[in-house]
Amino acid sequence: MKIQKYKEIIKGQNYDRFDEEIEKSVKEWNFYFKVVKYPPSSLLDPNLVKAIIYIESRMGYGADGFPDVMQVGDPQDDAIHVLSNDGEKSTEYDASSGKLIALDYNENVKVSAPAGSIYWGVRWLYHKLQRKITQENAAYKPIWGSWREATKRYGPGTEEYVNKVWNLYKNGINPDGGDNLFENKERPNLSFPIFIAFFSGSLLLGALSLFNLNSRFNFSRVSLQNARQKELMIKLEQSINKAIKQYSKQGMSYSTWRLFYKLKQQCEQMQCDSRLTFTPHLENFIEASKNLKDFLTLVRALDFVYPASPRSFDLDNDGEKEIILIKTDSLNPDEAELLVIDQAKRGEKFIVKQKLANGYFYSPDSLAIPSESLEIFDLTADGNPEIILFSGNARGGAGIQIFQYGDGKLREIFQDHNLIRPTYTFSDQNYNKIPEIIIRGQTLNKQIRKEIYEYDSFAERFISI
Ligand SMILES: [Ca+2]
Ligand SMILES: [Ca+2]
Ligand SMILES: [Ca+2]
Repeated sequence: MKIQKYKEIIKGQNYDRFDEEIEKSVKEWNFYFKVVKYPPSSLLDPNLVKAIIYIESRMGYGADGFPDVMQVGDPQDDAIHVLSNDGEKSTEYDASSGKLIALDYNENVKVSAPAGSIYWGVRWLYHKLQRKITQENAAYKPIWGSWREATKRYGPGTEEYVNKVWNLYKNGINPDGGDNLFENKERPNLSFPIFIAFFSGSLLLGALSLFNLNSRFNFSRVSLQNARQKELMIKLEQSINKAIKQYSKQGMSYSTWRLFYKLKQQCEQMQCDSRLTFTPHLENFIEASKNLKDFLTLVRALDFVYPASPRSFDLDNDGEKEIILIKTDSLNPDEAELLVIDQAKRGEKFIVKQKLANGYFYSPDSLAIPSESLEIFDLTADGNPEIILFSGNARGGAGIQIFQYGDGKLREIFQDHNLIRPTYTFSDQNYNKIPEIIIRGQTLNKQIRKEIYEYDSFAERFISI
């Protein structure tokens, strides 16, 4: 397939200089994902990769744009840590084979030359194409998204980013507003069948490169791979359900605590991921808990709630504390939920759920350890605390989401994810007893920008001041 040539709009800058590397990496990963059990409905177009590289680094000519031209190796972002599974971030999985395979390319992930940056950038882009993993017992299946969605998840997660990439990819539109970048506007419009034919033609070549891939990277660390493991997994599930039943009858006694503790040990012995195993049961644990104290003891015994420990706070000012926690999904890192457990009436529990915009958690300073992803304080100066969450996608740092809880309902009152790697400060600099949200971060063009918001009680929303 032909790669669209770009014009030399700044003298001496050759925007076609990585065409060969782009073609090679895309071909290799396309082949890999074409022969899996559950292939995506369309393979990757090298022209999309070319547009991404231009937006990310001006084809390596931009500030800090070389050699990591696809900007996948920034240690401040999650991508490189996830790809190499270096322990900095939670393990993520690929389910295209019908099994759960940990992304674990360890020290093979190198971005010290453009070829490596493109190779791993393409792998990461394919990872972002996997929208969701579904699970039935120990059988797994990927749900693929569109390439546009994957592009959004590849970048800092803003619409501005994906629009820039897409306009360049489809129409050659210069993101800086200058001349059109396409050398010949009549781009060869290859339809998908031709694309497939091209790949069938290169099957032998592809088979060879797949062989290289398998020997180069450790694909053998397959979780839950064999039948024995599957059997153990199903047994563990049964034990969890039995333990929940006993816990729901007896509450948290020493014997039930031991039962849960044993489950955790059993999981460790199988080298299973405790979050992957226990989080899907979270709501059953809550339902079965006689009181919040029991629930918190259970969470401690199993040690699985991430990224912030459950907090308790009286959000609606009725004299009873609610439990506030974040539920993440180990199979689907882009998804997370905020849960409020309100036990206003004795013995009756309410779980109020709210889907979150993003699934990677941060602190109010995007570069700090994500230990303060959940904050609770009054931002609207009405005496009732708000829930403030700092989450983003794998690149770009912390977005902010603010929720209010009342009458058994969660309501989102503010959301912002415009700046890259922002820092949030809360202070009342204009002395009106209403705190301001001060957001400092970078734009896509790496300009420093500051935004200030304050709650306006007449408009009943945050306004930019
Ligand atoms: Ca309350
Ligand atoms: Ca408030
Ligand atoms: Ca103020």
